[in-house]
Amino acid sequence: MIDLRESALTALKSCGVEAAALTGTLSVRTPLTGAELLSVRQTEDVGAVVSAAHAAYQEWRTVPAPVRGALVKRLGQLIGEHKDDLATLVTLEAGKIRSEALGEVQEMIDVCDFAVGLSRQLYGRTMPSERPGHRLMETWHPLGVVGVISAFNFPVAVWSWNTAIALVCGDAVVWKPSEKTPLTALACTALVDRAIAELHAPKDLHRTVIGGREVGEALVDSPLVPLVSATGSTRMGREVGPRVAARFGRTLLELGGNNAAVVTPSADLDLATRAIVFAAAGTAGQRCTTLRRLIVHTSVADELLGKLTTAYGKLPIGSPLDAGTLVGPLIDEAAYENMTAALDAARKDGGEVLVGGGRREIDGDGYYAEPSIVRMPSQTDIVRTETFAPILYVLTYETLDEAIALHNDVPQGLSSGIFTRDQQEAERFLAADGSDCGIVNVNIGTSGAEIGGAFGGEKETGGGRESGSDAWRAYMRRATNTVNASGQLLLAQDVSFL
Ligand code: UN1
Repeated sequence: MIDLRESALTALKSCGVEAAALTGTLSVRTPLTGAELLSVRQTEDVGAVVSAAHAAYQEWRTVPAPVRGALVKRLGQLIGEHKDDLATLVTLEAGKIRSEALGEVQEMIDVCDFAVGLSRQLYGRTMPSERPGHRLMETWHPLGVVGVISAFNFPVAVWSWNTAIALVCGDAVVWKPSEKTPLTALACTALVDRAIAELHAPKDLHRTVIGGREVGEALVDSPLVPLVSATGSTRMGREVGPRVAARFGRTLLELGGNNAAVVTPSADLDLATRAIVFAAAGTAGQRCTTLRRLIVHTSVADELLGKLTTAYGKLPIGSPLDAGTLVGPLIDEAAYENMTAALDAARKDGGEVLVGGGRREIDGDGYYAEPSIVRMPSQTDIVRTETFAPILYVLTYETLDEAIALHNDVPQGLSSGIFTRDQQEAERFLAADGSDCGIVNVNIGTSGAEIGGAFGGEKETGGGRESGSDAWRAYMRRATNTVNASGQLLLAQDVSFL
């Protein structure tokens, strides 16, 4: 039996976390057993941290972007060197199985690579001016301090998407990790600090603030934080959005998902089964991209459900430290209570629980839930609600129009997929009158996106885009420049004056 506390301490020390940070009043529990791992120091003066980061930004913004890229390159190397340590902490704090914990760290390395390339490609456009001897162009400048608020379920990857991009864009970062996962945050912070020291970048360029709601509020309300990038519940986003907007700050919100897949009669059902099980039961249903609704054509529903219930019956549920485990614990007791309440509500609405829903007593006070599949007569309120647990609601359809209408009839709009071998059906799902989500896949589940694409969703998901493609633009400010080299004053729109 490995000592979880010792294992966390070894990983933290190896990443360079100092002992002083590990004595404090915020208790950190592991979902594996429910036991306390360590306790950490909370941040008292968030305002002072933000001011220090702002001063660092003022220096950093004049450093050429490719030179800024060198810092992120070093950060990516350090994360690579500590891949095992970071994955261990992700497993201990968030309960992920080894392969998913390593996958999360790989996302960090990938986004650092992406950001390094980007540091030479922060392109502005040159537009044809209507006036002779004039140049019309745009320049992208650093924005300021970016406040990053992250959730327990991707305790490090989501931070890295924001931080790697913000740093090459010339911004400083103040990070407020989830209170449930401060250890992974301290480990990442120690690695960034090391990269900053080695590259002689301003020392307060990246700061981490630890604590509860008040700490997040201080970031949200600070006029020195022009962009708040927040990942979490829709409830949290509903508070953060208007507060930041009231001071004319920007937000980048990644909130709830209620992701669905449509399975059509031509689908490869074996491929669909594997994709669905990973997307719905993987990470114990605790990704914002987790598959929560299945919309199946009536002609293949029984066959697909047979395959899915068989696969669910064999899913190895257990400690993520055991090599064969595929489903680890929920984050805490409250998460299991939410799951049970959702299943009760679904039953009341006429749902039939085909499999799962119980708790397995695996280790101490860990909440190990059996992933569940529930056949629903219609898309009732509980189906339209995101419950952060492994529950897959199943609905059936007759026509693709009906499937798409059901698919879009939820308040959230993050990720979606269609399983089909019919190109017309696939194209319809991808089209303007198809899925209304930010992520729309064909023959792939809803979770497990690559970092190269822009990540985010519509409606109550919040509308933000992070990570790849041109998501970097949110982290910079655009200046439009007109330069007159004609020697004459020519007014636009042919206006005459003076
Ligand atoms: C999240 O759950 O907050 O696409 C992010 C995925 C991961 C990221 C999920 N790359 O599932």
